[in-house]
Amino acid sequence: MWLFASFFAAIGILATTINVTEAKFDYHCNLTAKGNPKFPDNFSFGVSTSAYQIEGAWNEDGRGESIWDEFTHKFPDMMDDRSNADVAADSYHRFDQDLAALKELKVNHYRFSIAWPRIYPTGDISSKNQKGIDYYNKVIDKLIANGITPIVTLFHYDLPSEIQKFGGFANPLIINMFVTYAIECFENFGDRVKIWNTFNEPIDYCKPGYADANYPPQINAHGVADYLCMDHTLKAHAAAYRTYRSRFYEKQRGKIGMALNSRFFYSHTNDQEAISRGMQFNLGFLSHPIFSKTGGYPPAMVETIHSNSLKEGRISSRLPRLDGKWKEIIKGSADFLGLNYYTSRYIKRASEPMGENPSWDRDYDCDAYPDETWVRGKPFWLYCVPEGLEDILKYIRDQYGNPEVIITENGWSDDGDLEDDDRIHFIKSHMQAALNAVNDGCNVTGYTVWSLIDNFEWQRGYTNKFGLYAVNLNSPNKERTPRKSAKYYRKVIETKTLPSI
Ligand code: PNW
Repeated sequence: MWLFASFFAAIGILATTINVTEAKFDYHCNLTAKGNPKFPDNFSFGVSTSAYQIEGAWNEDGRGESIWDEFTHKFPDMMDDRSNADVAADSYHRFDQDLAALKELKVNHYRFSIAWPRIYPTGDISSKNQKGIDYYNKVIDKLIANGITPIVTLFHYDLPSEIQKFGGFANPLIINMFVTYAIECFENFGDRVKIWNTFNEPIDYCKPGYADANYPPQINAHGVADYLCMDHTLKAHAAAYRTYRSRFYEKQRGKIGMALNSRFFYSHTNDQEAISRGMQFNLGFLSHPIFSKTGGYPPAMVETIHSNSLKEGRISSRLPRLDGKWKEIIKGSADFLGLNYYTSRYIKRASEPMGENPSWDRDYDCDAYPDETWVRGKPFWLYCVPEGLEDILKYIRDQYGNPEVIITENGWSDDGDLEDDDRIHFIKSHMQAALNAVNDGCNVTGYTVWSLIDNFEWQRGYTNKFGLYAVNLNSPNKERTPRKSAKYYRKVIETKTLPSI
């Protein structure tokens, strides 16, 4: 609706004579091409999904309960359409339909996640479930038989409920529990899986789950438990990385990274300090400890949170300290940076205290807001800002010595029309951003659309559609139907260029 409204406002009465679906985006969601119009031969194109969002079969073949099962069952009102992912796209039973779509797209890679509660139903090694292992073996084998590289995420929000009972990511025991689970995955799948993401978007489960009480486990300890969750996630990541390098790398020769989401920031007043603060409090929270030369949490976070904590009368910082040992284990603990990029913001220093006391927002002390001219998708947060992707890639190149970057997610959501020109404009302009960055020396090796198919969009339920393929949720066969964007993406993959629309 919003898009229509802005379109009509922009061109007034001419709207009646123009094909609305074709023109909506042309004037503000594109990016000028710079340099070589072709992606490098070895550039990898793919699509992404996650286990809870597509698999269904939530209580079959021994799978344990995850915190998302528990949350959606107990609190259906927390979802816009009171839905859950008990069935979703039913990929657990219908992987062959997903595979047919992957083959039709001709993707080079498929990024999916493993459900921890399928492998260890209680989260603990004592509950090992061979049927869960068999399922992912089948998926991986079929991908490889079809020349599609699997990129596997070990954790995409679906924590086994039993682990939550003793604190989940607020308990440091999560570090060893995660590493044990990761070893199980390396042992069973590492002969064929060569690209791993440990965690997906830690900020996106630590903040809504441990500070804002919107996601499970619905903890409302803002400014304390969210930082603890991030800290334990980071340590679990680094411990898994070091374990892989010492026990598996010699034989398996794979790469390990983490999928971090971030926006890029702009300033209307050229306030470089505010921009730097925006980057430190978002991407930098976990990228600085891993990829910077110095290691540790970003200086702006360390300083502010320490001084705010003392002012609040505490005896130490709410941001855990990375002491010498952990700092060194974490520094350099990734072979690539997985980047989930969706949108950007303008930023300025806040004129009054932000958020609750204490909180990430209060510590951050910045006001981040969209530009009025940016086109918005269905969710309130998603504006099309392709230049933000080009700029964040250059930021990573310049800040961290040009590490390998795989764009692990990028996508657009709408009401689900099959004629999805908006999505085509969004992915084309963002692939242009990636190509411009490659042409400017950034070590970007892959691009991944979120998502292959429509799926359970967390609190938005099924009201927001992100798929290149529509899923007929009402039909027993859950048919997958290509949208116009799927056909466009296939052309990109075939030609390694960005054909005009
Ligand atoms: C990602 N942002 O979350 C998640 O990895 C997916 O599971 C999810 O379905 C997808 O994006 C779409 O929401 C994000 O505000 C949520 O910039 C919010 C943002 C970015 C990513």
